[in-house]
Amino acid sequence: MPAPTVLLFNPISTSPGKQRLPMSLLAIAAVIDADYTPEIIDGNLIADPATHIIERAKATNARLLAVTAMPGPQLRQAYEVCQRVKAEMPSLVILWGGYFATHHGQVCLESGLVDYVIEGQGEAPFRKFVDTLHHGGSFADVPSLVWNDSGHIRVNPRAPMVPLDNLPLYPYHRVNMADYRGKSYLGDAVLSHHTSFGCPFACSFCAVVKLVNQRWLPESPARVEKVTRMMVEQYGADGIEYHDMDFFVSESRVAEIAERITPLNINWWGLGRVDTLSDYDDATWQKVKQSGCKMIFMGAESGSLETLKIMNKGGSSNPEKTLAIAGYMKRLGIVPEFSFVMGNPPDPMADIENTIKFIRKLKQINPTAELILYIYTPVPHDRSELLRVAQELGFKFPQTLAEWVDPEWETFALRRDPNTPFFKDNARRKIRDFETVINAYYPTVTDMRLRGTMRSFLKTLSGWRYKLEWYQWPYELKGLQRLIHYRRPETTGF
Ligand code: B12
Ligand code: SF4
Repeated sequence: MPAPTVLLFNPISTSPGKQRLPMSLLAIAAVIDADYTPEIIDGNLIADPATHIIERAKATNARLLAVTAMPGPQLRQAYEVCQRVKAEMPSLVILWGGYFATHHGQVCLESGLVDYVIEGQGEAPFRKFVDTLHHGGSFADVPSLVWNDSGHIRVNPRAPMVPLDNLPLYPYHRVNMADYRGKSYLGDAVLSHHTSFGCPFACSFCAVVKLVNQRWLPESPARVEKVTRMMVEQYGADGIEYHDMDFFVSESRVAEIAERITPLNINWWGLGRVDTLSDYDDATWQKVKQSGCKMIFMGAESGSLETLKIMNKGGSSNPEKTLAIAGYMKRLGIVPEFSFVMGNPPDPMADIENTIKFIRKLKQINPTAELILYIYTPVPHDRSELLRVAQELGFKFPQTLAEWVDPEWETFALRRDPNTPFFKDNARRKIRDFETVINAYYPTVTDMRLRGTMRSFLKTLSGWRYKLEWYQWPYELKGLQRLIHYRRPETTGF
């Protein structure tokens, strides 16, 4: 008998050509690959995934469609596709997992479209679920499962987390790797990998917390080298994005990874915390630099120590460290990418003004520093002071899946224009106008299309505004942006 087919669906998450490896699905496919036939369908690559899923389910007699979803455009396609699939094939079981489903499992089940949800780390519960569905057993025994037990929605206890080295490598043969090799600042053939899962911190605005509950599971340096080598030698990569939530937690691990991947001659990028990286030894930094690290993304979040405290940023975070690391990285020649969470309650406007002042200082220290400006958008989080204040001010999450895919909530999920009760139009405009001016005054170094003369032109044109701190109505700069489409970091996708 052929191994049963399991369909896995990654809804569209970015614009054509920018798609990343569907790692969420590769991770869960890995644990069934030996005994089932996982078939990955990527909404980033095909125009009509619903029709494709229905055809493939009929052709293979698949019994299960497993879907991953982040809130935002990805959730909308997940919803629309599941609506069509459910209408046409009510017997095909639909299981959701990933960020959105973990945060809003009950809402998913109540929609009538989603039959089951798996919360948190997916691999072990997914294997148990697939076996139960195909070979029998009780869903009460599937850990981390949210399910409808004769009219009652039950949430089974979470599965213990599995160390990554105990899990099989991703089954890359289940996708066409060439579809996921993209061009970027890192190279002409950039692939991605996740070398750890989770994060030990619990920042008040962060979606990761409910997924992993402050656990961090690293791959060993040997395994990171093995996967990176495979990406380079087998799949032709010249650059790697390490998409971990927190790649840099362990200095000794990073130092060893750097030593191991240096001979591979790649460029790479990773995410880390300012305070962790501030404690790194010069010798480790040298190894990191030598191994091809071109950029590091860090959550600076705010220029105010008070706000960092409300954010529960934890560790030894403080704005002075952000300034110091920006200077250090300038000397080292690694581009820092700083994200900020602006417009925090209770006084979003004061918060924005403080952060703008701080960003000006930061850019003075390191003009190459990239900026990603997000607006605070609440996520479910049991211990979040920010969420508590937001709720006091009238914020409520949508109660149905249909509401979640409404354009208003889709924009909310993109963290650029949330329609929260405490965030007003003038605050939104202030951030956007400032962003337009600063991105023209300091055009990003990662834009390969922007030549020297155009850079100087942008700087001259925006200079008076920047110097006078007059950001309002920057129509001439917006017009130019439309004309020459220069890259602005906030529009790159995550
Ligand atoms: C790569 C990535 C992207 C890629 C696309 C990925 C894709 N699937 O196509 C790009 C760059 C396009 C992208 C875009 C965006 N992203 Co994004 N992205 C990530 C990132 C860095 C890695 C995700 C990943 O692959 N992880 C590796 C896998 C192995 O882990 P995992 O996804 O958690 O999967 C495990 C479990 O969750 C579970 N699981 C997941 N899916 C499923 C499905 C089933 C059926 C089961 C059983 C289990 C399961 O099992 C897996 C194995 O344990 C995460 C942060 C992070 N490090 O996780 C952010 C993240 C998911 N993105 C986020 C956001 C906000 C966005 C954007 C909205 C950008 C923005 N403005 O901020 C956009 C819009 C996307 C959209 N909605 O359409 C947020 C989500 C926040 C939230 N509230 O949920 C995250 C958490 C970043 C953050 N720290 O805030 N993103
Ligand atoms: S350190 Fe980063 S990934 Fe970890 S909880 Fe804070 S914001 Fe989230």
